[in-house]
Amino acid sequence: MDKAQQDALKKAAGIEAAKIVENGMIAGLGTGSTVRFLVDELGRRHQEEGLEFTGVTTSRRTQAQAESYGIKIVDVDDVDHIDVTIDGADEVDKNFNGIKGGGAALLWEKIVAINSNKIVWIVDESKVVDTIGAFPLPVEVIPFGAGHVVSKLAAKGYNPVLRKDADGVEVRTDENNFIVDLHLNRIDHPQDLAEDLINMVGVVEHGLFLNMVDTVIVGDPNGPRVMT
Ligand code: ABF
Repeated sequence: MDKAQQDALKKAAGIEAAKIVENGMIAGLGTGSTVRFLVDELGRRHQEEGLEFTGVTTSRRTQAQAESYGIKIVDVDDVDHIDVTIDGADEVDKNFNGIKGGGAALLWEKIVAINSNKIVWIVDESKVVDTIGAFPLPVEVIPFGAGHVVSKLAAKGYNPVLRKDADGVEVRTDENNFIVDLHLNRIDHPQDLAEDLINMVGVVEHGLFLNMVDTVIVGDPNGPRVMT
């Protein structure tokens, strides 16, 4: 699938998901290129159809895009609940276990997600897999002592790589932390791995999103399909 085909599938999923947002809702808006299509459609509906809702953002870049359409964005602590959060994902299996964090936004995404009444993911069909793990698992790590965390992850056989940009500079999250990607190929026991990672001192959060998602909207060449 070339990029244009993949973008078309992402756009179809984003437009389909935008129908979920109704007037008066508080909607968590995720991060990533698929969500960009969602926010474009929500912006169009806001400007052309008068859709009024409150957005809760999961990254500064999504906030900027939403506000460019005049969509009201608030901090997660400014609301007592979130009606629905719509976000992307890097991989999702048939049990709705997923990997997120390719966009280095997993911590804020997970915080918004756990405070949401409903979670919807929007993906192109390439993200739906039998077993997660081919996508390197992002782990958010405090910079202080990160070298030791990477060594401990390597000793566990998790094949960690500290994420750096094209200039060789460590990628920083919105919380100014590092991202370490674990090259595991496949994850057969995600719950065990999640517990192992979250108990490591210096690890802030990981990109395993387990037992959280209610609906996955998949951009498919035959039209968006809804997995529940
Ligand atoms: C974000 O969506 C990230 O967690 C994930 O990496 C990304 C998927 O990106 P895209 O929609 O660009 O494929 O929530």
